[in-house]
Amino acid sequence: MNRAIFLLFSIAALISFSTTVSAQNSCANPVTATNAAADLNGDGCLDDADDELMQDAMETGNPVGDLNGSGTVNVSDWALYQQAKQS
Ligand SMILES: [Ca+2]
Repeated sequence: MNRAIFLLFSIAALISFSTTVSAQNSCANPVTATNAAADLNGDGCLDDADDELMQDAMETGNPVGDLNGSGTVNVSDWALYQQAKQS
């Protein structure tokens, strides 16, 4: 009985690991040391989700977009975001 449970956990761990690896491999624009500021959702990938978060922050003031730490989200943060994305 314990052996069956161990096998089930092992299979679940393998499936989880392979899912994680394939998710990392599917990132077309992975975060680097110079563009990390633009990874607003912290998933290790620069993509449309980050663009949407930044656009939302510009409209709502969501502090996730306050890249210069000024306490507000404005065109200066937008410029920093674009700069980080392209670096
Ligand atoms: Ca991201």
